[in-house]
This record gives sequence, structure tokens and C-alpha cells, in this order.
Amino acid sequence: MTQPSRLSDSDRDDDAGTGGTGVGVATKTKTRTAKPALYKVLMLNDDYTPMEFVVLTLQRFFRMTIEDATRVMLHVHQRGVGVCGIFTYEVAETKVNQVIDFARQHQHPLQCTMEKD
Ligand code: TYC
Repeated sequence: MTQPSRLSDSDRDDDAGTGGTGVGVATKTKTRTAKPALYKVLMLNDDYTPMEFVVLTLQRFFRMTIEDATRVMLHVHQRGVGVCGIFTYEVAETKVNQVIDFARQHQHPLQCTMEKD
């Protein structure tokens, strides 16, 4: 879908070519802002972390319902890896660290990583 174009602050009132009347034509210069790069946060399977702990982690840090968290946890359990969400770099990095810290506090080997989307 095409986004409506945004206009920058560089509005001008240029009175060139109006014979010095002081009357200008307002013009706007479009400045396109680059979309930020996005990163997938991935949860990794292991043999020891309890399923309920993974579900709790997904609910706490990725704001998932218990149904979505259970779905993602079972996908990771069966396939080895699964996507928790897609974020800008700093948000993804924060979530990875929150998951790893939370798991370590509870002495679970649960691992989480990120990759460019
Ligand atoms: N495989 C774990 C078990 O059988 C459960 C698990 C699921 C662990 C997902 C990590 O990211 C994970 N208890």
C-alpha cells in the first residue's frame, strides 16, 4: 500500500520571479525518511527449561496472551527456533537481554537471539 507523502519543515515562501512585488509562491520540499531496519527476536529450544517458564517469559516480555505464548513455545519446542516478535535494533536487543537475564535468574538455560529481518 502506498503511504501518503509527508512534507518536511522546509516550507519556503519564494518571491523570486514575481517582479519584486513581495508576493511569493509557497513551496514544500519533500524529504523522505528512511524506515528503520527491523530485527526478529528468536527463542531457541533446549532440553531443560520448563514449558511453563517459556510461556511466562513470552507473556511477560512480548505481551502475548497465554494462547499465543503457548503456540510459540510449542513451535520452538518442536522446530528448535521460533519468532517472538519483530522490532527495531535497540528494542530487539533489550528484549533479548531481558529474556536471558530472567532465565539466568531462575537458573534455566533458555536462550534468545536476534537477526536482521
Ligand atoms: N524443550 C523444553 C522442554 O521439553 C521446552 C522449551 C520450549 C524450552 C521452548 C525452550 O524455547 C524453549 N521442557
